[in-house]
Amino acid sequence: MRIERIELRKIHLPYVAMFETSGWRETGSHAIIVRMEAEGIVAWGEAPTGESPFYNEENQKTAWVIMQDYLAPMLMAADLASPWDVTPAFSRVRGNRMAKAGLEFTVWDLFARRAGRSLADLLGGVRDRVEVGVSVGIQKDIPTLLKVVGGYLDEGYARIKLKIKPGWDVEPTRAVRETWPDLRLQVDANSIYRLEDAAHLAELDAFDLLLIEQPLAHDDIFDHAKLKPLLKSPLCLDESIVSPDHARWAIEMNACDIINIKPSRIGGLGDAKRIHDMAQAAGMPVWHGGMLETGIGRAVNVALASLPNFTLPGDISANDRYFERDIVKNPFTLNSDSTLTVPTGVGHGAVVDEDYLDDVTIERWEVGA
Ligand code: OSB
Ligand code: MG
Repeated sequence: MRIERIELRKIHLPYVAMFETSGWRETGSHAIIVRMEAEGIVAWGEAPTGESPFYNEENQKTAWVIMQDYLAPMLMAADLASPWDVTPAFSRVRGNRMAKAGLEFTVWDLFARRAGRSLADLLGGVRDRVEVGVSVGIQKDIPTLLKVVGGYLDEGYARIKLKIKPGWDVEPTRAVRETWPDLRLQVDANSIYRLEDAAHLAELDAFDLLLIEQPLAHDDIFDHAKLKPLLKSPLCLDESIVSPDHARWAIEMNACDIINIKPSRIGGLGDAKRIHDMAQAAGMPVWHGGMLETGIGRAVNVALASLPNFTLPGDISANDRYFERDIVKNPFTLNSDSTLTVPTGVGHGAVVDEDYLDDVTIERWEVGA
C-alpha cells in the first residue's frame, strides 16, 4: 500500500475538569489528529500529545515538526505490505514515539478498513468488552477527593487510580481505602520519588493496592529493580517502558511486577503488541494506560486492550469523563459491569465528527495528492 495523502491537525479540546498529576496540569487535549487516504480509503489516528513536555519529552509542537519534516515524508516514500512496516520505516528517527504512534495507528486503521475487519480483530483481540476504571487527578483536599471518587463509583466505575505526590500520598490513599474497603484501588506517582523514599512508599502497602505505578524517574529501570523488594504492593512501570527492549530489560532485571501499556508512549501498536506478548510469555500481567485521548485514540486503545494479557482494568474511561463534546459521533458509554464494548465495525470504529473537529482545529497541514 502507498499512502496518497496525509493531513495533520493540531486541536485544542477542553476537558470537563482540569487534570493534575505530580508534575503538571492538563486543561484540555492538545493532540494531533491524523487523517490519511490510500486506495480510496480514509483512516484516522491521534497522537495524544500534551501542551508541555512534562510526561515525556514530547509535546504538540515537537510532534508537529517531527511528523511534517521527517515521519510523513518517510511514510509517503514507503511501500507498506502491512502496518508492521511502519515502525521500521521510522527507525532512523530517535525517540519521538508519540509522533510516530499517531501515524502508525492511522496506518493500522487503513489496513483494517481495507480488509473489512475491526482493528481489535486485526491485532488479535479476544474480548468483546474491556474492563476500565478512572484515573483521578490530585484534588485540593481530602473531602473533595472523596466526593470526586464517590461520583465515579456512582457512575459505575469499579476501579480507581489516584494520582499521588509528596504531601498527597498516604493520607488521601488511606481516606479512600477507609471509605471503600473493597474498592479496587491503585496509585500513580508519575516519576516524582527517589529510591531514598522507599520507606515512605512502603507505607502505601497498608492499603491493599492493585499496584503502585512509576514511583521513580521517567527513564529509570535500575532503581525500580532496587525498590521492588522493598515494597509489598505490586510495582508497575509506565514512563520507563518505551520499547520492547525496555520491557525486556525490566523483566530480566525484575524491576516491576506489571507493565502499563500505552501504544502512544511506545511508538505504535506493533511494538505495544510485542510488549504485550513478551510480558505474557514471562507471566507478567499488563493493563492499558491512557493519555486523556479524544474519541479517536480511545477507540485505538479499546481495540488493543482486547488482547488476552490485558488482565487488569484500563485507564480508558467513557468519553464523557473527559469531554463535554468529543470529536466523534459514537462515544463509548460505560456498561454496568465497568466495561466498554469493543467496536466490531471496520477499523478502530470511531466515527469522526468532522464539523466539530473543524471547530476545535487550531492549525492544519497536508501532504500528497
Ligand atoms: O501517567 O497514566 C499516566 C494522563 C496523562 C498523562 C499520563 C497519565 C495520565 C493518566 C490519565 O493517568 C489516564 C486516562 O484516563 O487517560
Ligand atoms: Mg502513569
